[in-house]
Amino acid sequence: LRWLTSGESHGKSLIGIIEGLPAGVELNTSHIDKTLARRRLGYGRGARMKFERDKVQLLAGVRHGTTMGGPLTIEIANTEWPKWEKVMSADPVDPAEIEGQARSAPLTRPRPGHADYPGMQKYGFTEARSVLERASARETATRVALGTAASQLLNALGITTVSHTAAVGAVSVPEDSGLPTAADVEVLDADPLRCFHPQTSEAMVAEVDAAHKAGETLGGLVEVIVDGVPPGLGSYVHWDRRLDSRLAGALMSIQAIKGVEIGDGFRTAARRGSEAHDEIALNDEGRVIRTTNRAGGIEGGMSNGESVRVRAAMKPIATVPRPLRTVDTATGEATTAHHQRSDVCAVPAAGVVAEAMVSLVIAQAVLEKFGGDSLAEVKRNLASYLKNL
Ligand code: EPS
Repeated sequence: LRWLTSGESHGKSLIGIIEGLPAGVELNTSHIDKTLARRRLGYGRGARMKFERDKVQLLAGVRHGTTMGGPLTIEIANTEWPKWEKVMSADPVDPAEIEGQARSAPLTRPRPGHADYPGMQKYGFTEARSVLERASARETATRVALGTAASQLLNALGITTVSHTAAVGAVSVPEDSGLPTAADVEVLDADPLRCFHPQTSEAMVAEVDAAHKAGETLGGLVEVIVDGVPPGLGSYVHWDRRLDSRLAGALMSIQAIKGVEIGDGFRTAARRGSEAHDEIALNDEGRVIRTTNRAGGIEGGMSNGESVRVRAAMKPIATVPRPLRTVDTATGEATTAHHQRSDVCAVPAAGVVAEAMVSLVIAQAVLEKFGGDSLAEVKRNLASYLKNL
């Protein structure tokens, strides 16, 4: 399974292509609409989330709501495009047509923490427009669309995914609070911060309000949990086949993510060995189980049959209304970073994006192990493996 995304934040549309999905997976536009709507949720998002719509078209690979086995092409049109048609035109435009427009003003005051400045240096741009257009987290809409296709495959195999917000700024859910399952998705989506702990959610809302008032932005922690993962996805035999390394890379590739934790990760580092691992025991039916799941369902780079659990740490958005110090790259003078509008907090959306990336990686690992050209074949391969365990 492989996938690519293309498109700019204020371009005509975003495109996602995914290749390697078997035939026979149920997928239609409304599945994608639904997950894209979930990505737009969350207390603390900016103005653009309110007026822009994600207009989805399944351009190839699906017929009458079922995948055909060929590459899938998903287009998400930017409804903001008419305002940007000239400034972001692929073909040359007469400079007089865009001169004086705020949208075409050179962005020479790079934001600390953003791709702006290293991007300008790397690609040889004299201002940041061409950097931020592609670096923008608008691109995550495509990942969510592609992740929907992956999760449709996983769901058909009894593998389900859920994400929740574990922290916003310094406000975290208590260490011992219960974990959600896929059955809780509606409850989570109805919560302003997609937090599974109501009291903490209230404190998170207050934290977002306080940050907003202070001209600040906030990061946080999201957690993704995958239930129903068969043992043996990924492998210990080589570094790039390890499931944990692949999940970490996928999560780290999401804009603004600065840390990834598998299971209890960093918390486990502080424990003694006897408190760090998950003991193996027999349950009442004689089935081998783990008494805990600190490893996050992965041992030796392989899924072990427990729920896969991963966390990602998001930094505060770099477009800070109370701007940070920077240097104007046109004049060389000290100034403050550019800012037009921004989200105060996009952590709830990051959870939905993380879910998509995890679904893509798990689907890829499933197809490596149980690969088939049709869903029925994948199902047979999985069933036969499980029967022989
Ligand atoms: C983003 C900045 C904002 C967000 C955008 C991501 O856009 P703008 O700078 O145009 O206000 O709204 O996110 C989306 C449009 C989206 O669909 O998530 C950024 O700089 O990453």
